[in-house]
Amino acid sequence: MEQAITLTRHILEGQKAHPGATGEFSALLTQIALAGKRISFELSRAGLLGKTGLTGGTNIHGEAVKELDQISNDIFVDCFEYLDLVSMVVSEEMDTAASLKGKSKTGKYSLYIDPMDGSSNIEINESLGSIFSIQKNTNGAETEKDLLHKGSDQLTAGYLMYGPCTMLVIAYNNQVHGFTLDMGLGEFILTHPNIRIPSRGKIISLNAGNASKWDKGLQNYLKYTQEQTEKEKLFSYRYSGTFVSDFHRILLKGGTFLYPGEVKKPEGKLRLLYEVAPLGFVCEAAGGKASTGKERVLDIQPTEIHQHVPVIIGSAENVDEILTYLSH
Ligand code: AHM
Ligand code: MG
Repeated sequence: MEQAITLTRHILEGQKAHPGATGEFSALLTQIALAGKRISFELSRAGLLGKTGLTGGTNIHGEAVKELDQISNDIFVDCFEYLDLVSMVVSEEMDTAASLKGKSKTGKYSLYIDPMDGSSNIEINESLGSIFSIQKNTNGAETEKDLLHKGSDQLTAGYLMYGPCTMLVIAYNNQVHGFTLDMGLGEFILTHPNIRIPSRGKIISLNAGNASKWDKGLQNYLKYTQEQTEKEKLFSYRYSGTFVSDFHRILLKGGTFLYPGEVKKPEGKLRLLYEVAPLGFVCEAAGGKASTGKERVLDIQPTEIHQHVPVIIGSAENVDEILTYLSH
C-alpha cells in the first residue's frame, strides 16, 4: 500500500506538471470523488434502511423517481454548491438547470450529471453508476441555451461505478484513468492507469427485446452476430441494464454497447448531455468510437438539455462494422 497512488496524489502531481495550473481542475475532481464516496455510503445502507423505493414523483422523462435518484442528485448539488466554481448543474433528475450562483457570480464551469444511472436495478442490489461531465463556460452560463455545448468541448467526463468495489473512471487530456475506492482509507487508489479499449472485442451489450422495432440493417447485424456465435463463438451477449456497468465491461474487455433508436422513436432512450456524450468522451480518449449511427456523438450540437440520442459505443473495429449494416 506504501506505493499506492491516491487520487489526491495523482491530482497534485498533475498540477505540478502544469506550472500555470490554478488548482480549479483539482478542486472539481476532488468534489466528484467526494460525491462518489457519499453516494457509495448511502447505497451500502439503502437496503437496510428501506431507502430503495420511490419518491412518488416523476422526472422530465416520465420516469418514476427513486429515493436514491433524489438522494444522489442532492449529494452532487451539495458537493458543488459552496465551491464557487460551478455555476449551473444539468441533471437527469432536475427539470430545469439549477443555478449555483447564490454566493458569487464566479462559477467558470457547468456540471452535467446522471446522478443514479441504472436506477431500475436499485431494489435488486445490481451494480449502479453516476455519470458526470464538466464544461467550461465560454460565454458565461446564464440560460439553458448557454449550456448546449458539443461533447468534444468537455473538459473532463467520467463515471462512478458502484459494484462490488466503487470505481471512479476519469477522462481528460486524452487519457483515461481508473481508481478504486479503498473503504478503509476513504481514498480512491489508482488501479487502472491509462486505460485503452481493445480495438476489437466479443462482448455485445443491448436490450434484444427491442430488436423488432429497430432498423432492418441493425436487425441483420444482430442475426449475423447470432450466426457467428453459433459457428465460432465470435460474440458473447452481456446486459445489466446499467449503462455505466455495461460500458465499463466494454471499456476493459472490448466489444460494443448499443441503445439504438426505434423506427417509431428514432431518438432512442439515453440522454446526450449527461449519459451518451460523457461516456463517448471516455471511450474516444481510450481509443474507441461512439456514434449515433449517423454521426460521431461528440460532434452533435445539442438543441435542448434533456435531448435523447441513439448510441453505438465501444471498440473501434466493432463500431465501424455495425455502421456498415445500418440503412441510411
Ligand atoms: P436511468 O438513468 O434512469 O437509470 O436510465 C438509463 C438506463 C441505462 O443505464 C440503461 O442502459 C438503460 O436505461 C436500460 O434500459 P432498458 O431497460 O430499456 O434496456
Ligand atoms: Mg442513466
